[in-house]
Amino acid sequence: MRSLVFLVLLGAAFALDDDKIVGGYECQRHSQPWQVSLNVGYHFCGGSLVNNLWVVSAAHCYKSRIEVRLGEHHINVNENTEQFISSDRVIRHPQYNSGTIDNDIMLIKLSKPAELNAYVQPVALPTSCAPAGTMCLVSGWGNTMSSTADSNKLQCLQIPILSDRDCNNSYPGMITKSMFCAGYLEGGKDSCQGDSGGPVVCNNQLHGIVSWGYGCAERNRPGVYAKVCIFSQWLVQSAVMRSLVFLVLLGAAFALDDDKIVGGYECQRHSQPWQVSLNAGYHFCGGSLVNNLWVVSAAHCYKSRIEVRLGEHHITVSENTEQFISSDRVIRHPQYSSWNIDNDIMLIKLSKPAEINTYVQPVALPTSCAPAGTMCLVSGWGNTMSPTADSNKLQCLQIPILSDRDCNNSYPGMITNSMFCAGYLEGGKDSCQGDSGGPVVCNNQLQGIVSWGYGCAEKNHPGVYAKVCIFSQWLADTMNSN
Ligand SMILES: [Ca+2]
Ligand SMILES: [Ca+2]
Repeated sequence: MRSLVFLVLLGAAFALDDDKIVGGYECQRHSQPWQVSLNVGYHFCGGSLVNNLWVVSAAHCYKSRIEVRLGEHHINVNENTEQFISSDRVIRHPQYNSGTIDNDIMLIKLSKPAELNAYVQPVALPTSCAPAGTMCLVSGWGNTMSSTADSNKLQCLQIPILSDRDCNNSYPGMITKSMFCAGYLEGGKDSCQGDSGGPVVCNNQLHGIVSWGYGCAERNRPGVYAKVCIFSQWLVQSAVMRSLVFLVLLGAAFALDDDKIVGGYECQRHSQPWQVSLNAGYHFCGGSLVNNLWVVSAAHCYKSRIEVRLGEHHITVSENTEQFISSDRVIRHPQYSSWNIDNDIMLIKLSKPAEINTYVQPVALPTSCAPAGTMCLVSGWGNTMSPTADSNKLQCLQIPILSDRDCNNSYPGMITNSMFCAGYLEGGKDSCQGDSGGPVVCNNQLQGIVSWGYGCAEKNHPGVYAKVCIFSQWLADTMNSN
């Protein structure tokens, strides 16, 4: 394994027999628009774009700085479809083992978003693991062992996923839970892996990453691939949460692209009198007053002590309508998961009752769940991506609740029962979430809490919200017993 993988690492520069697509064919140009070439002055590994900022590859392809080349077909010729983007950071799986090649997966964050077009498109992450027998397509610029096929042009190959039994028999004692085999046991043709780090796509989902194997096209030596489906949580934690939620936490103080109301408008003053700003010396999250003692927000906004600011419109100007009340206690949902952002709800008890008046009013909790298509209003002080809109003034945006199907398709494998999507799939406008923790109000009831999402106003990446209606019992019990 070591002799193979470390040689594979060197990639095309050394043109070894071990890293080839054999018996394949030149892919139709740009038919695999998620395929990227990792370059350090030469092509050395493949990878897969999974959204406009992140590429998945193999951990054994690690280098601290990588140029990611997207929109490629012929890697030695300029085709006017390429985007070359340097890495911002490269994250190997923390349990990657270079001895056993276990957990051979790595994330590369791009230094700027890729422009998505006909040549550059992300591939979906798997919603479940694919069974043996599933046909997949592996692609790469690994050499071809053929004097006629040109490995500077992207090569494609159809391969079936093999059973765990066949895989273990091929490599006794070497296959871990993070690996699967694919290819043809008879050898001789079509049984070789592509470039290390490159994609194995089955039913339009990224199921494998080219990892290792003995030789090439040898009998009983199929290719071994990293099993992407078991890494969903790690991918989410690393790619979604780190880039989005942990930055979102910092809120308006840092003015990041990830936490904005786009295409909205300045709310009519005090038209959302339940909206609060959570402050820790600066505004960092939104929340909703649900009675004179309790505020609902997102669990990922947790801090042990919070100043709740009610009656706000312009958060940096005194308007004589504000009440600033410190928290008495802050209670996250006990099943909140920072891994997949499940159950992202939190209660804040005020240290004294809010004075209810024209500017400060509670919002009703939901009496039932709202169906897809319901129009709602999301509000917050998240930035606006607009040079004219002032995000110090409360921003409002109308958004429809999306179907579970559209939501799951937008974020395969990542949507739990405690989440829903709302916004516009076409992207580009009106599809961005407001402040984390802030309200989504539909028919005068608090149905959602701003939770997470990829980027902002991006096509097919609507905002994801905590589904308040499923927490009615927890909310009632917690408020009664505290
Ligand atoms: Ca090219
Ligand atoms: Ca104010």
